[in-house]
Order: sequence, then structure tokens, then C-alpha cells
Amino acid sequence: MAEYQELADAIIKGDNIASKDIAQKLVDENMSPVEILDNGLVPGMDMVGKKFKNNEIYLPEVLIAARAMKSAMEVIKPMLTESGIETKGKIIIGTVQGDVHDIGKNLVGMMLEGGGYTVIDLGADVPHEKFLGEIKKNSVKLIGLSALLTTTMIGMKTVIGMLKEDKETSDVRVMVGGAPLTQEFADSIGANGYAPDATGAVELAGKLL
Ligand code: B1M
Repeated sequence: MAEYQELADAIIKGDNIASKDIAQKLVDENMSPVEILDNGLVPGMDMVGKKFKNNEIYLPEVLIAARAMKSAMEVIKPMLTESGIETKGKIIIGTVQGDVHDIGKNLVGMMLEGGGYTVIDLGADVPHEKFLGEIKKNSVKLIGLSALLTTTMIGMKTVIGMLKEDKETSDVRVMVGGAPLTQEFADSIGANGYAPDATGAVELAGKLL
């Protein structure tokens, strides 16, 4: 559908007015939020990543593309998070220390809320110790860690180690995700589960809680 391509183009150009308007138009046409994500927003952001990697665009362009992505996500958020279901449990999520990428993590949070979970989002660049403190404060049994950089994903292992060493948190389950991760990596750091995308994260949370 042409509108999906227009939406992807708006992300690539970093046009946050157009991305919002097109997303709203698609919502008004009864397109599902997941279709809007899969056919417009995510392909747009993927192209931004490719251009950045090939030095066709630079950080400022990536930042304005991220802003355009966020504007469109605001439009679909109410549809992703609306659920009359009683909460299935609390989950803490965050992007690990040193890593400011939060778009995928936010999407995971929205989908988890839509799946009936109460989400405590600690944001991005979360110090390892903060996860420990917040788990204890909120009596949470499942956390979700996100990382987009190969240099920061190893921080997940540190967090898991800290949780295992503390009696109060040794039974907390950890799920991980983010573009550079694999099931193999998740297994190697002792995570309880890995999800490749936000929909997978909701399914995984159901298994782990
Ligand atoms: Co950065 N960046 N970036 N960046 N950036 C990447 C990740 C990169 C792959 C680009 C590239 O070179 N092609 C590259 C990493 C290379 C590597 O590590 N080997 C990179 C780099 C190098 C950097 C900087 C170092 C650049 C610099 O300064 N020289 C710098 C690092 C800053 C830091 O973190 N300390 C940097 C900065 C930025 C911006 C700030 C400009 C911006 C982030 C804005 C923001 O998030 N608020 C940015 C962006 C936007 C990207 C790309 C283009 C897009 C990321 C994104 O939002 N994707 C990215 C290239 C790419 O990934 N194609 C890139 C869309 C999002 C929906 O997907 O986050 O993968 P994703 O999330 C998915 C799944 O992974 C999964 O579900 C989500 C939805 O399906 N998922 C989970 C994610 N978390 C999960 C958790 C789960 C389960 C599933 O359970 C808990």
C-alpha cells in the first residue's frame, strides 16, 4: 500500500509532521497498529540504519528520523496499550547502561502493556545497580533488558550476575532483546529468554511469569 511507503519515507526524511499525519490516516482507515509498525515504521527505521552504516547520512539525520518515529508511535500507542484485562503481573524494562537507544524498548513496553502487564519503564542508559534497586522496591519477578550496541550488550551479563548474587533477587527472571542479540548470546549470559521483536517479548513474558 502506497501509504506505508509514504510513512517509511517520512521516517527516512525525518519529517515528524508527515509521519504523525500518515500514521493517523492509517489508524482512521482501521489499519492495525502492528501492520503500521511492520509495514511502515520499522522498514523506514531499518533504511535509516542502512544509510547510516553506509555513511550516506549522519547522526543528526538519525536523530530526526528517531523523532519522526516517536511522533508516529504516539499515534498508535493508545491502540497498542489499550486492554481491559486485569494486570497479568509487573515487569521492569530498560535499556542497559551506556546505551541510549530506546525506540525498540519503548515498543516492547507498549506491547507488554497491551498484553495486560504493568510496565515499569526505567528508560535508557540505566545503571546496572538501578535494576537491582527497582526490582527490590517494586517486588518484581521479571525484567526485560534491551541493548542496541555490541559494546553495551555485555552489560546484560553484569546485571544478571548481580541479580543471581543477591538472595532477594536470585529468582528474578530476565528476558533480553535488541538488534545485535541472538538466542545463543542470551543463553551464554544466563538469560531466561530472548525475543527477537516486541510481539515475541509479550509471548515470552507469558511463559516466564
Ligand atoms: Co544508533 N546505532 N548509535 N542511534 N542506531 C545503531 C544501533 C547501529 C546498528 C547503526 C549502524 O551502524 N547501522 C549502530 C550499532 C553498531 C554496533 O553496535 N555494532 C549504532 C551506533 C554505532 C550508534 C552510535 C555509537 C553512533 C555514534 O555516536 N557514532 C550512537 C550510540 C549512542 C549510545 O547509545 N551511547 C548512536 C546513537 C543513535 C541515536 C541517538 C542517533 C538514535 C537513537 C535514538 C533513540 O533510540 N531515542 C540511533 C538510532 C535511531 C539507530 C538505528 C538507526 C535505529 C534503531 C531503532 O530505533 N530501530 C540503528 C540501526 C538499526 O537498528 N537498523 C542504530 C527501530 C526499533 C523498532 O528496532 O531497536 O531493534 P530495535 O527494537 C526491536 C527489536 O530489536 C526488539 O523489539 C523491537 C521491536 O521489534 N527488541 C527487544 C528491542 N529491545 C528488546 C527487548 C526485549 C525484546 C525485544 O526484551 C526485553
